[in-house]
Amino acid sequence: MEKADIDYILYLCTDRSFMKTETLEETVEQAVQGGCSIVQLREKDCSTKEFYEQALRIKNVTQQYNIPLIINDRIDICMAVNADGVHLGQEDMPVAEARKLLGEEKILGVSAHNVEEALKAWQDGADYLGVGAIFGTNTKKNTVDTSIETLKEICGKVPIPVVAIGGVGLSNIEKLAGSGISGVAVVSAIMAAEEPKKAAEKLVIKVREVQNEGI
Ligand code: TZP
Ligand code: MG
Repeated sequence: MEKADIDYILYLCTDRSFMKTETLEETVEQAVQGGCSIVQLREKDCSTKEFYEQALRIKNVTQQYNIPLIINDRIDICMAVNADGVHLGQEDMPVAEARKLLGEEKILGVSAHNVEEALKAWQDGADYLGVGAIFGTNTKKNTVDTSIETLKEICGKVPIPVVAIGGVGLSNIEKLAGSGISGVAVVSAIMAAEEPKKAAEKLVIKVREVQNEGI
């Protein structure tokens, strides 16, 4: 898939601790069937071997639906399973180094909390930005909050796609109208849903509504 063709409308970050299905593959497949357009495998408590094997199983799903698979933090896992890209936080591998390791083909996403971090990530080679936490979240500890104002400013200053993350759900997506985002990234809104497919369907409809109102 060409980078320019990637749809960021509904970006799922996985977290197995929330899932209601037996396997992560099932939740991911249902989410993708519901309209989730890009998946990030986020594993915080497992061995490298488990991460690698999980990545292969998720790639099996995303490939079937022609959806990009992004690996959180781990450039080595991305290369080993030939995933589509990597997502890095501010405390992870410096973006310019990651770009050198990954080459130009792989997607490189970076978390940014303010305009300065956003500009630097873009200049260093990021393909997209995850900006947040926009709304309160209990999913990730020690998040830095980002205001909707800052989100807007970032969207106006960087020419790459921006997704809003952190506490995003059906009830607050409309607050993002006019911000300039390409989509929203969610963990619990899909991972914790009894019916991930339905949850994804509703979220996509909401994001599209908001985009039509002039994102
Ligand atoms: N990065 C910033 S907030 C967050 C991450 C990974 C967690 C978002 O989870 P949720 O459940 O969508 O609030
Ligand atoms: Mg990280």
